[in-house]
Amino acid sequence: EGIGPQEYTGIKMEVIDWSPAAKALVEGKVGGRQVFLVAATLRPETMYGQTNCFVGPSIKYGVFAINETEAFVCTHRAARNMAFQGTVTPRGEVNQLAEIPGSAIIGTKIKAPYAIHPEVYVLPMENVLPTKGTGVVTSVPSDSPDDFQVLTDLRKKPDFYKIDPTWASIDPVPVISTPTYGDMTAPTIVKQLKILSQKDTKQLAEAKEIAYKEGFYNGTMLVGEYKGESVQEAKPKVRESMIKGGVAFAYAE
Ligand code: A2H
Repeated sequence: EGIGPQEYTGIKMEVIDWSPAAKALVEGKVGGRQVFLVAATLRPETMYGQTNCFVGPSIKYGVFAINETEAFVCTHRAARNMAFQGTVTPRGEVNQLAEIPGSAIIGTKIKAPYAIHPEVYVLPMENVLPTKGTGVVTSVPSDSPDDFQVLTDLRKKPDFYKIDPTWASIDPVPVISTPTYGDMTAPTIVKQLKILSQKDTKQLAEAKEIAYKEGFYNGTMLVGEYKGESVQEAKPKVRESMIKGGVAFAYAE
């Protein structure tokens, strides 16, 4: 991370069906608002390949009123940051409508904007940092080594992670091609580095670095409105298009 703020894209993932545990905590508290899980990403151009979403099971989340009609699920810290970035009306207000532990959100069904599979489930990721972004991570296993490895671990041991295997049933989707790693950049690098689980944090950090550089400098879009364009060209266009369409917003910290 360099000097100055990190510019994320906040992705709005509308709740379609709460898990029973979340429903019990949220029902009757949102004043008829549409509720969204919001994920902070540095790679908006990969959103076509979302297969699920991650929350930290031991992180505390809130449902925050963003205005009269919408509410966001994120950490309190992120809600406070958003309140001063033009996202929240009235400006500066942190209005928490409900509190939910990450563990209760797992199994919730949400909309994944721009994704080829438009409905996905929320799954647990142990390494989600409560101090970064919104605490919600949208999962693109084709291009994110972390996402790929966690999804692989969950599929191997659904009972251990207390998930319904159908929540993790969407396969990685090819969305970007790179000359060195083909159309499955993250899975290919994870295999080459012989990474076996999400506990291999050192190798995963290396994989993340390689995948990020390769995708950004050498990637070509395989899908979407900017198919055939380089990732460098497409990235700001996808971001703008999502923001204009009301499914994303600028988020900095
Ligand atoms: B990225 P940086 Cl396809 N804890 O989005 C852990 N990871 C978090 C997080 C948190 N609280 N909040 C966001 N992130 C992830 C897509 C993606 C991402 C791809 C490839 C690489 C990649 C899909 N997941 O990130 O530390 C989010 O995952 C690698 C850099 O601020 C976000 O972008 O540099 C990225 O980490 C932000 O990481």
